[in-house]
Amino acid sequence: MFDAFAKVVSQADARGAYLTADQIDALSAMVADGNKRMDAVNRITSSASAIVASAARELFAEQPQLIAPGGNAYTSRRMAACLRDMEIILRYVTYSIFAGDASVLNDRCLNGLRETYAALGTPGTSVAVGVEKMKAAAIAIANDSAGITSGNCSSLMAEIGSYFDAAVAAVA
Ligand code: PEB
Repeated sequence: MFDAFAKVVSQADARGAYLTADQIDALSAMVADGNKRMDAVNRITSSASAIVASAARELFAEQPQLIAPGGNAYTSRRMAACLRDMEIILRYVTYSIFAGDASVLNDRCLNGLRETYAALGTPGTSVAVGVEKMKAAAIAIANDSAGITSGNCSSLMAEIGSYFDAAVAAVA
């Protein structure tokens, strides 16, 4: 598991090289913008259950077969497993935003997830739709300019989006 700093150090060490000026500049910019990152993590974390609930509601509205008898989220046990899975994915996304690196998400959550869903008979494409909806909800909350010092958060929002995209690609 890497954060953005450890990742750069590891890559430099693999080449036996010193850190480059570009690498130092990129990490320096990340530190300078650190408050935006912490605010985004804080906002998404404190709204996590609302993000999961709204994404799940939209998913089941679009794909009602999931909650109909015989569906993959039918029975409260499967519904609970489904909401829990969405929550797990969102939690690892918040770790990656905090760390500025996708490795924690990839290594501890997404690795093997496609095979797990295939073995369970759970439709990965439906999980992917749920993750897309969490992405929209999370970015709307993190990028809300109300009640916060205004600034340019476009690259941070793109980075946040990329972690959700990785989760979508891992299960779709
Ligand atoms: C992944 N999900 C399920 C299981 C596992 C995971 C390992 C089997 C064990 C169990 O039931 O608890 N666990 C989960 C995860 C990590 C982990 C992400 C990462 C570290 O350790 N059903 C739907 C939707 C979707 C869904 C499409 C969006 O209709 C999910 C939610 N996951 C779902 C369901 C089950 C499950 C298990 C319904 C139960 C399947 C079953 O028992 O029939």
